[in-house]
Amino acid sequence: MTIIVTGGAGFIGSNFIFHMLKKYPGYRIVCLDKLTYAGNLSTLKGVMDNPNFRFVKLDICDREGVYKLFEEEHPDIVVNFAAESHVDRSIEDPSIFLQTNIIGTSVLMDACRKYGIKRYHQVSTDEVYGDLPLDRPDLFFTEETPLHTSSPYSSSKASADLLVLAYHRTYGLPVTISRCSNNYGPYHFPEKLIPLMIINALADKLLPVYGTGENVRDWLYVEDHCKAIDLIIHKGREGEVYNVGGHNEMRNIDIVKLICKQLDKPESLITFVADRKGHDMRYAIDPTKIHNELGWLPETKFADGIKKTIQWYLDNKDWWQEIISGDYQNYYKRMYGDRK
Ligand code: NAD
Ligand code: TDX
Repeated sequence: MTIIVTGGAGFIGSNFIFHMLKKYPGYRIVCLDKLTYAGNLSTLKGVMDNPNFRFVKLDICDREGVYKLFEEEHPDIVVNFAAESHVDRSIEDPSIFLQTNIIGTSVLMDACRKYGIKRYHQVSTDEVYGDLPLDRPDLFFTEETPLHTSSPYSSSKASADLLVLAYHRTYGLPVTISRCSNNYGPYHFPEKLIPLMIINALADKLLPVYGTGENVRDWLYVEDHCKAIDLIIHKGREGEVYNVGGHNEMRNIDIVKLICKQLDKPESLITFVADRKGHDMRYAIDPTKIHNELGWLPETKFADGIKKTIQWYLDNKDWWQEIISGDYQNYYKRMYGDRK
């Protein structure tokens, strides 16, 4: 079995590679990654010498390069994690999101059609459903919830999902899609809420909470997401969408206060800044389908997962210090410099 994992030098893709290499010693895993600002080879250093692993630096939009890799590797399965993934960056400049997230997806699927494949899996997001109101805790996203996007990021992911389903219906491509809620855990890039707050708190820097901090996200430990994808690519039904989430809704402000408490830092570091444009209020996944069909259930409770995650950032300062010492500083100034 050969699996091409795109975007495997990023947060979730790398965790997926670790999970697969450990669980399936007979599988060959080929990581295809462009190494954008969000991709880090140092993340993969523990598997680089594994004879069942190959890393290829490549853009999923590079049709010639992608076709050549398929000719070399004859993959059985492709799992597409490669994407521009940060909502704030998509608000700054949507263009690369359209290129990678939509065009890149179509190039990968064209290669799958040309060379044949057992399964193409698209890693999508709950953000394609838009948001839910705070005063309707009874509402959840199901696979039937209409796509209703807010940001250029989520619109590009929804466009890709529609293309994936179109390739299934039109060409019979054996596809599956997973739509997961917010992940957290090791190797999460420091631009995202949880790692940003941990790293800022450790340096006694201000903790910038957008708007009132009442927005709700549904957090899932990254390993649980990886296990869900593992199940879907092996047992999921072709042409189907599976929502992934653990019923763990939390307000941003409560997450940030919890991080302060765990790190023994004062809540006075918290500062409310200008809201994100078009900021989604609440995400909440109904995971009944993946539970009933594939037996998936989340294993890590948030209280344990957040402790493990904070400990990981304490134990792996080299990993994130290298990242925040580079171009990240310019990003931070642009995004937070005079955000009042
Ligand atoms: P990430 O930003 O940490 O990693 C993305 C990876 O893709 C990086 O290694 C980057 O170098 C690579 N990449 C970007 N453009 C590429 C291109 N053109 N060609 C090849 N490689 C390219 O993202 P993440 O948080 O790990 O998210 C992975 C996937 O999961 C994304 O598709 C995202 O939409 C989805 N998702 C993320 C979350 C979350 O909470 N992080 C939740 C649900 C779904
Ligand atoms: O500095 C911050 N302050 C703040 O209040 C940052 C970076 C974020 N926030 C808020 C915005 C959101 O309500 O925290 C919440 C989480 O923000 P992000 O970490 O940027 O995640 P989100 O926008 O929810 O999107 C994430 O989950 C769905 C991933 O980045 C996406 O790739 C995934 O599809």
